[in-house]
Amino acid sequence: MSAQAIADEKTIADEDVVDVYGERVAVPGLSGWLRTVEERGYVVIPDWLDAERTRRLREDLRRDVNPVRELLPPHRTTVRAHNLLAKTRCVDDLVCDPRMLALIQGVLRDRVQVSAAVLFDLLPGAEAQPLHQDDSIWPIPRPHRPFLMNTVIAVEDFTKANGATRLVPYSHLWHDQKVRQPPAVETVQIEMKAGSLVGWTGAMWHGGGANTTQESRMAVNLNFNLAFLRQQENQYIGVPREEVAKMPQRLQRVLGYQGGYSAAGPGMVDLRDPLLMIDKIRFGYDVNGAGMPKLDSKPAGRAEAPRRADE
Ligand SMILES: O=C(O)CCC(=O)C(=O)O
Ligand SMILES: [Fe+2]
Repeated sequence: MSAQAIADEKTIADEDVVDVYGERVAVPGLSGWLRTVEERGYVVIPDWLDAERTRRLREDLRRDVNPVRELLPPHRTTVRAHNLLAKTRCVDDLVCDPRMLALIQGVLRDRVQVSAAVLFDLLPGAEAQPLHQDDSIWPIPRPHRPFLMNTVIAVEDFTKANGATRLVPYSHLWHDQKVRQPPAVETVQIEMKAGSLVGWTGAMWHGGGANTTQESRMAVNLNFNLAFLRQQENQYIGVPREEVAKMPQRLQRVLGYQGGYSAAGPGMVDLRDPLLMIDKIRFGYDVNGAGMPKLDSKPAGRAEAPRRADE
């Protein structure tokens, strides 16, 4: 049944039917998640992925991705792979999942893009991470509107013993208040089954826990920010354009190939839709004039070529 049909049948609340990149989608539970995030800064959603999808994800990540020891503290026994969208296609559907985009858009209340896509693996013996705010890497004075929303999808069970993420509930509203290390504040540890998702706003204090078990704690971390900001990972350089050219349009958009609300908005190229520059790879027009697509051209999608100004 289509999203609209579900909504029409009133099996789902109107506020749970939203527009995601031009498509109406029904996301049961959405409004509840958004209220929870607004109030306490985070939400945990069990069974985000079913057991089969989770098993495949784990297998595909192990096959495609070669995580390395992280360069940031704590240096030992946590391995990571940044720039995941260049390394594997197995998280594309997670990034473009309408439920994910509805959640992120709902929290940030605007156009969004992927900021970072990272594999985390806490190996046995991993030390706890200091509590921190992920939005502090953008030098924007506080208080500010939420501009970053983080998600972690557990690929393996998260337990207190294996280093489940620690969060400081309500701390997204503390603004300039700093947390002293070691933390003098109460944290909750997000124990969740593989396939579950935890999402929190960028201003929230949090950190990975310590892994005292003999098992790994693998997770996919997908962070999104407002589309007019710079992304944490430089996706334009990080993901080869030839690879971007092959992607479905929604993924290209989420990756950052989108303009603003007007032709001159941030992200445009020559007052044109930036995806036309990706089409350039495929259709080879001259960016300095001859054959440039008309100002209001639409990107080609996967089928037709853009209209040219000289046609
Ligand atoms: O591993 C985790 O649970 C959280 C990691 C984290 O917050 C970070 O690396 O910024
Ligand atoms: Fe973090």
